[in-house]
Amino acid sequence: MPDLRKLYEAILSGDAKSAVAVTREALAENADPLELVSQFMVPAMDEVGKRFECEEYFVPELLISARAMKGALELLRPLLAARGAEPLGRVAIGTVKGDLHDIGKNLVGSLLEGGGFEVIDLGSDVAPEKFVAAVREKGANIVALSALLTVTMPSMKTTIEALRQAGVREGVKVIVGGAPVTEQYAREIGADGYGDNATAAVALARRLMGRQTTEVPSEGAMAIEGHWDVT
Ligand code: B1M
Repeated sequence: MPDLRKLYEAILSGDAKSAVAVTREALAENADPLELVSQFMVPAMDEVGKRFECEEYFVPELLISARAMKGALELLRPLLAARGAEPLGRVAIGTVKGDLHDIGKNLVGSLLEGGGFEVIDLGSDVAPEKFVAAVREKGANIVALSALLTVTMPSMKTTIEALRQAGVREGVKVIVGGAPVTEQYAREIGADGYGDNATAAVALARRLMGRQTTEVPSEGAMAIEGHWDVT
């Protein structure tokens, strides 16, 4: 097994080539993809964020670290998304309007696929009308909203309002998450549930679709009371 600390260092220093090489080597040695993500890659991005906060890193450093993270994730994505034949439901996922952060959203999307869902990825900076269209035209059962910026969190509320105004809110479950989002905020804006990480989002989605599961740990998955009753 390669020294996985190198994966952490490669993402922290924005060395995409090395991040991809170490990931490839680790996979060849049967490393668990989810462990690579949670123990090395996400902590590296957290450290990038801390350095940005104390002005040791600036936007260019964020961008090159994000590129290294994405390069490594590309190799892991098919493994995280491998699933059986019959989808449990259809999820329309996106990062809300005004927000360009898509790494966490992509991770949640891949794990939802791996957890048995068909995923419609609407991308980042997604306008409320696009979520409405995904429900109307593509029959999404779950709308999954990600936000990484405090200033874009209100776009989650706007999106839920748009679903209501379009008359489709009752027919879908809305789940929310992203670093600044809290269970309390999810409650305030009338979401059906909140996940504080990608595996929690899968547990939540399964539960909202009426599929209790022991395969996926549900720690960090919060359903909002009164919305928890599943059919
Ligand atoms: Co920006 N950024 N960024 N950034 N960035 C943060 C978020 C920040 C916390 C950095 C900091 O100050 N410490 C800060 C936000 C402060 C705030 O509002 N609270 C910030 C800022 C300020 C900005 C800009 C405004 C900077 C500027 O231009 N001056 C700007 C905004 C641009 C915009 O969106 N309009 C900006 C830009 C960028 C880049 C484009 C350079 C780049 C993003 C590249 C990309 O995504 N393609 C970037 C990056 C990389 C970061 C940090 C460093 C890393 C984010 C990341 O990918 N984390 C970030 C600091 C940090 O988070 N520590 C930061 C790894 C990822 C796996 O985690 O996305 O949290 P995360 O997802 C997790 C959970 O949150 C959860 O599951 C995931 C896996 O566990 N989750 C869900 C996410 N969505 C979910 C949905 C769910 C459930 C769970 O249900 C639906």
